Amino acid sequence: MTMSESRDRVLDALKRAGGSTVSGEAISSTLGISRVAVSKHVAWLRKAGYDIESSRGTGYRLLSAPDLLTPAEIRSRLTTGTWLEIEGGVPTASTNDDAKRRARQGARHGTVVVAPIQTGGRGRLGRVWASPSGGAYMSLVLRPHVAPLEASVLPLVIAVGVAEGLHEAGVVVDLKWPNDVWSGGRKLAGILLETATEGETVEWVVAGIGINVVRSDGSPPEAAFVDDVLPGASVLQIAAAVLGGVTRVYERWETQGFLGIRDQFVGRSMLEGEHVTVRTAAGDEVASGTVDGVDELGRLVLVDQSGERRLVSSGDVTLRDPRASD
Ligand code: BT5
Repeated sequence: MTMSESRDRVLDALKRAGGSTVSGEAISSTLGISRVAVSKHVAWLRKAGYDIESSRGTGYRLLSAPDLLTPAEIRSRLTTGTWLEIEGGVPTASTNDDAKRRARQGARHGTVVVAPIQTGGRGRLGRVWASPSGGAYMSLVLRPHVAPLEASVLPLVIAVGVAEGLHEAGVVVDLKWPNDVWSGGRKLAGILLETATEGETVEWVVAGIGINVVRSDGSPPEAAFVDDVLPGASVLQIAAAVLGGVTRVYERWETQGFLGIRDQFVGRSMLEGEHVTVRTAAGDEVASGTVDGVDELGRLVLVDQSGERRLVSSGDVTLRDPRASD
């Protein structure tokens, strides 16, 4: 048993006591570790923000737990997606970079890296993802058994999963193709997929998810926050709900394919029936028209003025000013 495993078990023993006092002796004999080790773990947990009362002779009592995005806390809240292996839990540059490194080293399908803060959070196309405390930053290593073309729907699958998880937690969101998550007309969460292919197979996909939960210094003022809709929201609870949603929807995609998810995506899409313009990162217009769902490969379907259908596989979408005449 590693140090962190034995610490997790001490914490577990305190939680299982449900607010009553549990003796150091009982913890040490159940876990097969020394009394000194138990008290060292308790000291570490206190430093990490757990409020643990100790009374000589009787033992320890857990009074409150901090809102910390640690693997053990997330694991204990997961009801689905128990195949996930959660790692990290400390500030890092980018959980996507960490997950990619692990994927290259052979990390198994379902490995997740979580962090409470990122110092180099990334968006798509080299953009920055502001990642101060108060957010949930997570990256999943996935190893889908499909050809690269079929994997092109994954950004939408993950977006539906994030939306389902948030919905379950009490936050209703809109999706903006391909994988932005909005609430009340502002961006609440972003998703960044990075894929490695080998010939006709997908070696791994890293799906990074960043969610704004509670405002803090460094939060982008124009963004949406879960806390705006659910005052007092916990980062931990939101992270666990989102991982639950993502794994459920991912499993549905594995068994039913994208057709089992497409209606949900379109049903939540803030672009459906709207007149939009799609541009490259450099700002050049790729297409414009009225949105009519997505096709079986997850491409945005646009109908232009002459009724011609166009399929768009990448780009940034903006809603056309309805007052603009053209
Ligand atoms: C995204 O990019 O929306 C994908 C963001 C993915 C972040 C996760 S966090 C875990 C994992 N590790 C990483 O390093 N990344 C992933 P994009 O569509 O390019 O949107 C980026 C744009 O959103 C920026 O140019 C800003 O305008 C805006 N933005 C930046 N930070 C934001 C935030 N915290 N909330 C809302 N909008 C933000």
